Amino acid sequence: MSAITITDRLSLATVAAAAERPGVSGPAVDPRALSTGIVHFGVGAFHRAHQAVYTEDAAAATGDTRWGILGVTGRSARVAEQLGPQDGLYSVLTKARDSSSLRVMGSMRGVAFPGTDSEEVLRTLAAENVHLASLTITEKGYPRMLGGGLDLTHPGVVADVNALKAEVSGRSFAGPARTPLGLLARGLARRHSSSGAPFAVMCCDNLMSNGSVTRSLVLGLAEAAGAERLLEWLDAAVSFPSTMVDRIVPATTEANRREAERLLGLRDEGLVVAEPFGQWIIEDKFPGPRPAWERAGAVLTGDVGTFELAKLRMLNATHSLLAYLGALRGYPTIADAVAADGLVEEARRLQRNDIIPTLTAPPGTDLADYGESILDRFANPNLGHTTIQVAMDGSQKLPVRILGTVADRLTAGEIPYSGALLVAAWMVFVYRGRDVNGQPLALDDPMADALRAAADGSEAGLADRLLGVKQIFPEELAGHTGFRTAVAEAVRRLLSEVP
Ligand code: CS2
Repeated sequence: MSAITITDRLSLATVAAAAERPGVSGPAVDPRALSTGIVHFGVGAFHRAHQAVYTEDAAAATGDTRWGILGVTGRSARVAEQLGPQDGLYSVLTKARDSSSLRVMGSMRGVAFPGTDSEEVLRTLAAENVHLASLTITEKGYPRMLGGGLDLTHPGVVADVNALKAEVSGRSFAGPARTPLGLLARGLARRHSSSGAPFAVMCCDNLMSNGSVTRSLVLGLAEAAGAERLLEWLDAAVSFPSTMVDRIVPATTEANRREAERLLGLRDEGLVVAEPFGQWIIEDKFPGPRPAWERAGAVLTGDVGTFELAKLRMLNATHSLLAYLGALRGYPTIADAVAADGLVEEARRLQRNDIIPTLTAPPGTDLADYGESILDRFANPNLGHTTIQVAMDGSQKLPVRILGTVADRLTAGEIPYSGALLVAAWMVFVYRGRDVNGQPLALDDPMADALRAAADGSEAGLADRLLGVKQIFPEELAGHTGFRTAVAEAVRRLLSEVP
C-alpha cells in the first residue's frame, strides 16, 4: 500500500469532518460564534495549550461567546503564518504515559504580528468589547534592572517610550512596537483616550508576583513618556492580577505533527503538545467582565503568592537542575534525566533540603507530596521534553527559580548545597558548551555573549567569574563565602565528570 499524503490543512472548512474521527474532539465552542474579548501577547505553544484551553472550556460551560482571543506573536511572524491559513484553528496533542488524545481548539480568533499589525492590536485593546490582555512573553520579555525597575537603556524600550509619547499626544500612528509591553502600554493609552473602560492585564509568565512586576513596568513606560493622565487612569481603572500557571508543553516536533495528521486526517501546522496535567491559580482582581475560568477548573483566589512561590521554587528549579545535569550527561529529554541513575535523587534533595524549608504550603497542599507529583510528571516518557529546551535562558530563569531559595537559606544560617549544585551545573553548561560525549550544547540566552565572555578563562576561577555577573547574582549571594565555596566545589566536581 502506498503512503497517503495529506495535503489539506485544518481550517473552518475542513474541521467538521476531522472532529468526527475517532480519537479527535473539539472545538468545544463554535469558533464562528465567538467575538474577540481577549488580547494575548506571546501566542506560543504554552498559551495555546494552557490559557486558551481554559478559556474555551469556560465558554463551553457557560455558553458565553464573548471570549475569543486575538493572539499577538513575538518578533517572528511564524505563528501568524501557521494559524492564519487555518482560520486560527489548531489542535492540542495531549500525551499521557501510555496514550495520546487530540483536541481541536477554536478560541483563537485571530493572530497579529506586531511588525505589520501593531495598529490592529492597538485598536483591539481600545475596543469596548475587549476586557483583558494576558501575557506569556517569557522571562526575557520583562526588561527589568536588577533592582526591579524598567530598563531604560534597552533599545526597544527607548523606541517604545517615544512611540507612547506620540500616542498620548494624539499624533499619528508611530509604527510597529518593539516590545510587547510597549505595544500593550500604547494600547492602554488608546483605550484611555477612547472609552476609558476598565481593563485587566493578566501576566501568565513564570515570575514571582508577576502581576506587580507587569504593573510596575507598564507604569514605568507611562512615567518615562511623561503621561500623567494615563498614569492616573492606569491606577484607577486597570488591574494587574497575578497568576500561577502550570502545564508542561514541550516544543512540537515533526513526529508530533505526523501523529496528529494521522488522527485528524489533516495537516495542522499550529499543533501544540502537552502533558495531561494543568493548573491555573488566578488572583481575583478584575474590574470588568472576565471568562468564568473557575468553570474550567481554574482557581480564583485572593492569595496567589504561596502558589506562585511553591511552583517556581519546586517545579521550575528542579526542572532546571535536571535540564543542566541531564544535558551535560548527554540525556536528550527530562524523562531520560529522571530515569538516569542518581539524578532524580539530586532533584529530591534540592526539594527537601533547600526548597521546602523556605516555603509556606499553599492551601490544600502537602509540599513533600507536591514534590513527588512534580517528579512523576517529569518522568512521563511520552512527552519528549528536551533538556536543551528547559536549559535555555538560564540568565533569566535562575534568579526566579533558585536564587530566592538560596538567599532564604543563607539568611537562616544554612548553606544550600543543592541550590549551589544547580548554579554550578548552569555554569558548567555555559563553560563547556558540550556534553560528556562531546556533542555540542547550544547556549540560547539573551546574555549569551556576556556569559561566554565571563566564563572564558581558567577552570579554577570559573565559579568566581560567573558569580561576578551582577545582572544575575546579587552582591549578598556572590559575596557569601559559604555559598561561593559550595558553588566552586560543585563546579570542580562537574568539570571532572564532563572532562
Ligand atoms: C520549564 C517550564 O522551560 C522551562 O524552563 O521549566 O516551561 C515548565 O515546563 C512550565 O513552567 C511548567 O508549568
